[in-house]
Amino acid sequence: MSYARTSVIVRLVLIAGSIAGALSANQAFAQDYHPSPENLQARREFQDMKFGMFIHWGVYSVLGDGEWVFHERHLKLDEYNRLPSFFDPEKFDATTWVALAKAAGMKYITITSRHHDGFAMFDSKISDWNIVARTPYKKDPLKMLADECHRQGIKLFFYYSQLDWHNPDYYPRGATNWNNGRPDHGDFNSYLDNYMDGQLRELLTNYGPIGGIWFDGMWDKPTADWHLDKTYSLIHQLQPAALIIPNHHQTPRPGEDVQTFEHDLPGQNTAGFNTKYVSAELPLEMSDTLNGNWGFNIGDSNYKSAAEVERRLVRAAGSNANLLMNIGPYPNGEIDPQFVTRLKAVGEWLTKYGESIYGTRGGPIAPADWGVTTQKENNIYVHVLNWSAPLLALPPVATKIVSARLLVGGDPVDVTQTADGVILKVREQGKDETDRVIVLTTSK
Ligand code: JFZ
Repeated sequence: MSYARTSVIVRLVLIAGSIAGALSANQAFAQDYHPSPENLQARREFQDMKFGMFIHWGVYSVLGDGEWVFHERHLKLDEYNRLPSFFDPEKFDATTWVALAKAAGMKYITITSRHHDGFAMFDSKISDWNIVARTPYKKDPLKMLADECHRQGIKLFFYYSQLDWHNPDYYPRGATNWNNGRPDHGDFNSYLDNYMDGQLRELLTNYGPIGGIWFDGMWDKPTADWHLDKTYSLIHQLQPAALIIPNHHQTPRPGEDVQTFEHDLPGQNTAGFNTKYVSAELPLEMSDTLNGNWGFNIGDSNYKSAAEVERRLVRAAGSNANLLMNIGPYPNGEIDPQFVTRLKAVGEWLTKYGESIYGTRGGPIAPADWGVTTQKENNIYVHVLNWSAPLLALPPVATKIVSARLLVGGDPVDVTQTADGVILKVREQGKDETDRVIVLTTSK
């Protein structure tokens, strides 16, 4: 991580305390927000999906230096404005992208409709700072993706950055400010009510039923009034089932439908900017990168193995969370073959292990070093991720275990249940075995 970004994070952590105070003012509204039945149903479906594909793709992809390149190189507006004319993704094929997500066992896609550079990757009438007006490609890839997702039965979510490094009305500017040639005045209320809400209205109107909006960037101006009630009401009114997923790293506010964690399991904070608070009520999600970057970075070959992705997916499910795994496609619309191989391998693994992931909730036993549990109906799935002794001693579970068997192959597993706990005999780890899943069927 570059110095510039690290210093931003340090500053953000310092001001996090002041946000906590502002939050309590919102608590009164909390009692007034009653999610619609469609929304509650969508939340359950979201939890059932468990595995999604995150896609960071924009004009920044051309430079192969991540999605923060505008900021990191402190480019001027005039300079960054040249980029769209080089963005011509002639290899982009929505069918291929959606088919890859499906082959990976992913049930939803969350794609950057616009990132912090403010560039709309869709046909927006609100401003010409968009892919149709400014690039030689002239088409709307999000429309093609939405149509294809509907055809192939994948839910589509739009990432939307509230932070904007391009629009002059994003003023006063925030923690990531640098002098890129914008005037020192602007109308933030107009930015929110006309520009942002206008684009959100387009996204929730022109693309059929969408899964929801994944917000990011509020952390740039933590004490600003973001008109959240207005924006959230607009979304829920246009599509009641659309979920609002904010990446603000704070305690969820009224109107928000999912709590998402960046790079960390719920409750963990290795990244330094996640909150320890974990909602007991909202669906949970964890986002992560398949290499070390969100947007395409040509110098990043630090790919996670398929087994590592599987372990993260299992750990997320054991913490009652979804895993949103990111890829940054090339500017020409192709997906790095290294991503493709790994995702397909995870998909193959899921054809065997999916029963213990999809549709489950976090299990009755707390996640630990040895592994995690998930549960569905009267089954508890014990996921052994770290093998040590042949006997695995677990804390007591409230229900009576009537049988124990391996998920794959179905062989019976020796189990002893007493008031003190559950003991399982775990045979030694097989070659390339990532996760030993033992299905405990209970009498409940
Ligand atoms: C944000 C974006 O900045 C990033 O480009 C990517 O889209 C990711 C999914 O979300 O990352 C963040 C968000 C917040 C902080 C740091 C990085 N923060 O609060 O320090």
